[in-house]
Amino acid sequence: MALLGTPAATASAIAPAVSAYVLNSSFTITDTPATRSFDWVVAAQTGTPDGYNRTLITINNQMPGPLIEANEGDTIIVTVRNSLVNQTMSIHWHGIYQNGSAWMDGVPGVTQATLQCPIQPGQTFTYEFQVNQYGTYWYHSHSAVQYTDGLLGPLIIHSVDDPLVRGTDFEEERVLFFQDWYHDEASTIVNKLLSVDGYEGSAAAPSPQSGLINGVGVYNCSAVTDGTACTMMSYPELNITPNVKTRFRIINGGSHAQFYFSVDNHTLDVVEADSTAISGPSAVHRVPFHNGQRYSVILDASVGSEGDAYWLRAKMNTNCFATIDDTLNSTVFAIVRYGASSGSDPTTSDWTDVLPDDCTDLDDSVLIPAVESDPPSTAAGIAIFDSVFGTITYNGVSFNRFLINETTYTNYIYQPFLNQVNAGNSTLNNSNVAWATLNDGVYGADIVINNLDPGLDHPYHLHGQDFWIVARGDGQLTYDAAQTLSYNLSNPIHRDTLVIPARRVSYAVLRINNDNPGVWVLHCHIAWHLAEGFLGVVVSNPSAIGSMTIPTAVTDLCSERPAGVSIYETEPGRRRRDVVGLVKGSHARRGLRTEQKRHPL
Ligand SMILES: [Cu+2]
Repeated sequence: MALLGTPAATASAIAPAVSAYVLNSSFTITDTPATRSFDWVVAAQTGTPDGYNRTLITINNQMPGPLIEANEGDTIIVTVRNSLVNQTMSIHWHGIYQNGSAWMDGVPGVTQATLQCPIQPGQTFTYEFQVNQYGTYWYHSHSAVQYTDGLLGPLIIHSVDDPLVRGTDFEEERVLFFQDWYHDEASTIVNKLLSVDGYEGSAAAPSPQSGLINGVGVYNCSAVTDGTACTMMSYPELNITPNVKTRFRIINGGSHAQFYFSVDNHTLDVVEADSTAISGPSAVHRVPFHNGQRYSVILDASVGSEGDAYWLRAKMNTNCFATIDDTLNSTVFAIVRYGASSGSDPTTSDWTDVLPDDCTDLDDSVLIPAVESDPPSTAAGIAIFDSVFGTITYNGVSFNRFLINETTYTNYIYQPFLNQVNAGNSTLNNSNVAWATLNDGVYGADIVINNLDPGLDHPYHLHGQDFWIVARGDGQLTYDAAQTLSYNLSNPIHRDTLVIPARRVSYAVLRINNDNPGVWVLHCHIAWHLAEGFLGVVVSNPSAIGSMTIPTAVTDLCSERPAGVSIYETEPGRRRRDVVGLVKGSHARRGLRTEQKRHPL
């Protein structure tokens, strides 16, 4: 991926103030479907989100991008113009099922289009899909590691069926969008990361320099030694009203860090996990949320009175970092103030609960769906994905990569899988991607994930559907063992992103309906791990995919591959454009255990 280049305009990107994502109580929640249209221009601009001046990506001059708000049943139409000079792009709608519109999932090389995937510089493309679900979602680029540079934003879907009701469960509502933030462009980092030498000498996911809440962070400018312009930023402020409950919809749009959300002196009631309304847990001090995950928490605003101020914190769990940047302040701060601003900073203290030494989810058993929903009682289909950090050998040189079922993902962005399956070829190339087919007519299927990295936690995200978490355990779950395992089928949590932790080799079993035809990716949402090949594919209902009629508007978008660009173009990076002799699998894995130390990545 090329660098973003020199922005044409020198104006700073306009990062939204924290108030920009306050949901308007006048938004009408209805079951009468509407069409909601948006026009976006995606561009490179300079900005100072945490004070440090750099080139980043904006949508309509914002970073993060505009809030999309809709009702269940609405059709969302987003016309995107790619005004980046050097980079193709895409938008994925994280958590949206795309049932009946699989080609709008926005993953180049998988589902973006049928012929040539990404949106070229200067091109315009219109995403259009109906949303038959509700909750807290977000959108982001799925091209290379582009979202790390700022191509992302929140997506909220309301519903008359949502058990969480404004005016009953809470009075005010805000989106709090978190990112970890890097001073190098993502393409700079990833190009080095994928090289033999790595980024700063390592293949490990790098440390960010700071973190952002709604596009604002505070970096210590005195730490800048390279002459880059830097402005000391002010802490963002959220004004609340005594005794008025606020729902915070917190989104981890980051690329590496798991955050722990808290507000000093205020306990939190957790009422939504990803997009699933839940009852409990209540009165918690901190809520951990990893890349791609969302929670809603309700703040009991009876603690303070007019004029009081408290720190809101999102602490990165740096125990899961291989390295920590010397200049990183790993806590993102904002001020929660009762009433109007007075200018003074809070003097409150953090909860004393220490962060765990690994990155885990809130316990599944306390995330109880408020609308009871049992998974299919049996799983006729099963897909097993074993993920592990290892090495591949190319032309006699070894590179660190992630492997799923002994294959590191190679993304041929001009050869999308959906097109291949749509054309009747449901056998994908094992050398390029780990894949599994869940056949038509099979209602109820399990996806088994074995995290074989005892030192590495990963937030796994599945496209195309929620999954019920029906089992977790230690060790590696085999096909045979899965047959006799006891599963939790009584209203288990269902969501779209889960962390499989790093204490030891462990597994999770995700049950899906398997009723949404498409080629759906399963990947680690640590952007750096994804770039290192951490992606597998589920081909769901291949016969139905073969019968799909993909709109010509989609195929037309990509009818011209730029001159000089090979059909074998890959991203991120071009090293493996013509891969031959890739040595994968057990050869690479044998030496791994001894190389691995705790949290090497
Ligand atoms: Cu990972």
